[in-house]
Amino acid sequence: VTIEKNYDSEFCGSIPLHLVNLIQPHGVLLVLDKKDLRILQASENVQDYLTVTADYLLEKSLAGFLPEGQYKDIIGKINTQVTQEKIPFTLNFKIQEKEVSFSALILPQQEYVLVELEESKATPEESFVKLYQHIKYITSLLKQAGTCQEIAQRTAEELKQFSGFDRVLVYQFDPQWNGIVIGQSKEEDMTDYLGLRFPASDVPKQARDLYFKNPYRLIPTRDYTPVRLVPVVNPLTQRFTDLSESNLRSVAKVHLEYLGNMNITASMSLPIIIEDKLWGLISCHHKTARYPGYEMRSAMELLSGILSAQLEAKQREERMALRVQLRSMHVKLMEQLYATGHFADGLLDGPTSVQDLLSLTGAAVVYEGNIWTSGNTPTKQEIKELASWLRRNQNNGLYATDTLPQSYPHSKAYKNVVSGLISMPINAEQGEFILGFRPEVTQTINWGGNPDNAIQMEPDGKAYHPRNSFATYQETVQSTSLPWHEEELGAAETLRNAVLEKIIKERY
Ligand code: BLA
Repeated sequence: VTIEKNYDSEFCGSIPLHLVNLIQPHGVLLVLDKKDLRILQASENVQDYLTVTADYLLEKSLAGFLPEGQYKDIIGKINTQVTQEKIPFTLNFKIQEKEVSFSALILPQQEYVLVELEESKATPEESFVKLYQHIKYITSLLKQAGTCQEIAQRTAEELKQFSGFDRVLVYQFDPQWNGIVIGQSKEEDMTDYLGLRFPASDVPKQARDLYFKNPYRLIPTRDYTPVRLVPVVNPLTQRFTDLSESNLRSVAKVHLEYLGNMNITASMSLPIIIEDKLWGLISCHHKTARYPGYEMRSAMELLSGILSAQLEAKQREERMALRVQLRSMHVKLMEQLYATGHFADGLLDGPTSVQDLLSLTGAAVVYEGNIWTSGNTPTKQEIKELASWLRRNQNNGLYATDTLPQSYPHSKAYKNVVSGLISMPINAEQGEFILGFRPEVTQTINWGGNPDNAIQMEPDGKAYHPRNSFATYQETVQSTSLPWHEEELGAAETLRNAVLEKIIKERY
C-alpha cells in the first residue's frame, strides 16, 4: 500500500543526535589526539571506573597508562582496517599501581580517535563455544523457513531465547519509512505489536542513517544520568566531538520518553540491511534494565547480518520466481499476438491476455482512433478522456499508479471502479496507449497508536512529547489498488516493445 501521509516530519529528523556531548554511563569515553594518543577529552564518569578524575587524565598520553606492548598494539589498531569493523579487544588500564581490565573499542575519526571502554563482563552463557553453537543452530533454522515472514518470525523467537530480552520484534520499513512489525516473540504480559504499523517519525531519518555507522543501538536503561565529556569543546577542532559512531552516545530525550510510554526500560536495536538499504530493524525490549556484554552483542550483530543475508536471498528467490512466471506468460502472449490479425485482439482476447500477464481486471487499447476493451474497464468515452489526459500529462514512457483517483480525479466518477492504472504508450503524442486497470482494494491499516498524534506539542510550541498510546488505531485506505511490482513493470515494458515491433513490421 502506498500511504499518503508522511509522518517523517522535518521536525523529528532535525534533532541533532551526534553533537550532544553526553554519553550513557555504562562505559567511559576518551577522545584522543590521533598523532600521539594525548587525551583530549574524557567522560566525567572515569572517576567511577578508575578512581581518578577526568581532569587528571587530560593532556596526558594514553601510552602512560598502558602496560608494555599495548601502545604499539593500539597505534596498529588505529591505522588498520580491523577497527573499521569495530572489533572490541581487552585493554588493561594501569593507573596508580592498579590495573583495570576493559573491553575497548577504537573508533578513529578524521582528526581524533574515540576510545570506548566498558567493563569486561562476559557471563558463562556467553562463552564463545555456546554462542557459536546457538548461532549455527539458528542459522540452520532460518535456512528452512519458506517465506520472508517466516524468517522474521523465526528470528524473533530464536533471538528472544538466545538473548534473554523480554520482547523481540522484527520490523520492516515501507516505502514511506513507516514500519510494520512482521515478527514478534514476547513475554505474555507485554503488549502485542504484531502486524501494527508505526509512523516514520518514530525512527527519524538521522536515527536510521546511524545504523550504517553502528551495528546496533543499545540503551541498557532509560533511567540514567547522562555523563558529560570534559572539556565540553574538543580542543583540537574547537567543536563538539562527533559521537555518531559511539555506542555510548546519550539518547534523545524524546526517545527515552517513548520507551517509557512503551513500558520498557531497556532497548537494543539492530539493522536489517538489504542491498545497501535499511530494510528493517530487529528491536529488543526489556521490562527492566538489561546490559548484555560485548560477546552477546557481537553474537546478536552477527545474527542480524545472517538474517539480512537470508532475507536478501529469499527476496531474490521470490522475485526470480515471479520473473520466470512472467516470462513464460509473455512467450504465450507473443505467440497469440502473432497468430492474431490485429494486435489489439491478440492482446485482449484469447487464452493468454495482457490481463493475465499483468494481473488486471480490465484492459483497453486506444489506437488509430479506435478503442478496444476487455473485462472491467471505464466506458469508451471515459477511456478517450483518460487517453487525452495521459497524452498531456503522462506521455513519457511507461506510467503506473495504484491510486489513479489521486492524480486523475475524474476517475473517481467511473462506474466500474478503477484505482490502479498501467499505461503503455504506443504513440503518446497521438494519444495511443495500451491501458491496464486494477480495481480498488480497500485496505485496513492497523497503526500502533494514532499516527496523527505522533508528536505532541506543548502549548509553548517548543517542548514536545512522543505519543503516549500505542493502542491499535485503524485507518481505512480507499481508492487504492494492489501495488505494481517492479517485475510487472519490467514485463509491461517488454510487452510494449514487442507490440511496437509488431506494429512497425506490419506497417513496412
Ligand atoms: C530512536 N525509535 C528509535 C529507535 C527505535 C525506535 C527502534 C532506535 C533506538 C532503540 O533501539 O531504542 C522506534 N522501536 C521503535 C519502533 C518500534 C520499536 C517504531 O520497538 C516498534 C515496535 N520518536 C518519536 C518522535 C520523535 C522520535 C515523535 O516518537 C521525534 C520528534 C525520535 N526516535 C527518535 C529519535 C531517535 C529514535 C531522535 C534516536 C534516539 C537516539 O539514538 O538517541
